[in-house]
Amino acid sequence: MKTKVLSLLTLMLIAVSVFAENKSATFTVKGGDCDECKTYIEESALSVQGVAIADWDKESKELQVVFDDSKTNVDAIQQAIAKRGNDTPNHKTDNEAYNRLPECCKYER
Ligand SMILES: [Cu+2]
Repeated sequence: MKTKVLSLLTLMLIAVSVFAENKSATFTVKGGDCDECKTYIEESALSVQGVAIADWDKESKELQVVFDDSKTNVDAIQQAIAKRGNDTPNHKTDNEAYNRLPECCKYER
């Protein structure tokens, strides 16, 4: 029993230290309001190496990301998202990428 508690404690400590290396950030990503946009934007963020979690809220347009800051940063994540057609606070998309978005995912620019 004691060993079990100890190993559980060790596991928890490992989990906490892994979590400590990860940073989280929230920023606005422009997009439409269907589930396709949500998947698309989250895929853009997750395509960046070091991004562990990406969750975009289609109502508030806020994207929450959790990433390893030894591998990437907020600026690089925003750049990857903008490259695929969605505006972010620091990086805007170009017309070509915007035009490639599915109709439902177009937004007011
Ligand atoms: Cu959409």
